[in-house]
Amino acid sequence: MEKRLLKTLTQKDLNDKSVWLMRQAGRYLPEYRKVRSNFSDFIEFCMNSEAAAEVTIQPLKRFDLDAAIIFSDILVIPHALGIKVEFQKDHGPILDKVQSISDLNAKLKEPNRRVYENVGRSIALTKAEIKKVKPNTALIGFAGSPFTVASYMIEGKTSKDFRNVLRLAYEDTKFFNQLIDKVTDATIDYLMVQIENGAEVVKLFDSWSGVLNTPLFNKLTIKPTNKIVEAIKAKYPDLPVIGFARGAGVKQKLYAKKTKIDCVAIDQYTPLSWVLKNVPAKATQGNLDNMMLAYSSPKDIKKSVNKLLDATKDKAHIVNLGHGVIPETPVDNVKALVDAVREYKG
Ligand code: 1CP
Repeated sequence: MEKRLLKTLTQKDLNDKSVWLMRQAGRYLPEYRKVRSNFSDFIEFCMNSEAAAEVTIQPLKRFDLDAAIIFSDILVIPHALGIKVEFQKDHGPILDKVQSISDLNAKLKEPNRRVYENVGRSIALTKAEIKKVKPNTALIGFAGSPFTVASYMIEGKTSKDFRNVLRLAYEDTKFFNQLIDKVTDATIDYLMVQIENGAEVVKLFDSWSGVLNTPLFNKLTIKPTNKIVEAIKAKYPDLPVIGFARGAGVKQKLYAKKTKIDCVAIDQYTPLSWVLKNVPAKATQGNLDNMMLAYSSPKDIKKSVNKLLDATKDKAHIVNLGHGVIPETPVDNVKALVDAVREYKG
């Protein structure tokens, strides 16, 4: 039997809804925090295939989910390119900054394929385990989109106002293009390794694309995303690609059309009715508010899910949040969301 998520993505079944959640493996789960506490270094945790496979499976044991997303991070790409990446407690990521062509030449190395292979191995181990414990669950591989990854590399941390990133996008286009090209090529190789090891779907996270105006969005989000989609489709024409251009608003119409991505994952800011009418993708995903999930009652969560399911009747829509599960989210609220999808009667 074909997996439910794959049936949604290929429009084979529009009403047997699939559900998974961004950051479903994460700090809101006590069993995740336990494994996490064994590693002082977050990248080392991502590179440990046994631990990564274990935490990827954890949410499947608690909830009736249709997909698992491999446990890793978008900053694995800068790490593979030789950039120092550290996660300081409660401060997010800290990277060695890359802000000029001379930085590119001095700091970026040939991609370390061992990094890709470690994640590939996490995927292979997870896939084997899924086959045993939850055979109808699809396994999703992922990477950050080049612009979002580049923004961390330039700023050396989570950017507040993207001033340096946007300054360099205008001031030093040669540097910016080279950085985006290097990250794009590495991302293609990295995703290929994930697919070769068993990822059945891949997702690109462009978490910061919302800071780009239309010409920059075309150049820095759409163009590299399309290059990645074309490279994947040339080798794996039937492998579904999900794209998440957070904060892109009405530009998601252009994004779907020009990147030729199969499924557009939407944030919680864009009205769903607008997306369903205007975004030309085979499928859509998301839109439930992650803050609603954290801070409202199971009863109200069920109401929000029912509303989403009413609105997406006869549409290929994957139930998910508009951004990741936050650490403060009660486990029971996540269960209420997933159960509401299963209990929905239409
Ligand atoms: O110590 C911890 O446990 C830190 C929390 C954490 C987790 C659980 C980080 C640090 N990364 C991850 C795993 C992760 N990251 C996954 C797999 C798990 C799952 O989804 O179930 C995925 C898909 C990501 C992707 C990711 N990392 C994104 C894109 C999605 C998004 O949230 O917008 C981004 C922007 C990152 C960077 C990142 N990783 C971690 C932190 C604290 C940050 C910075 C976030 C920021 O800048 O606000």
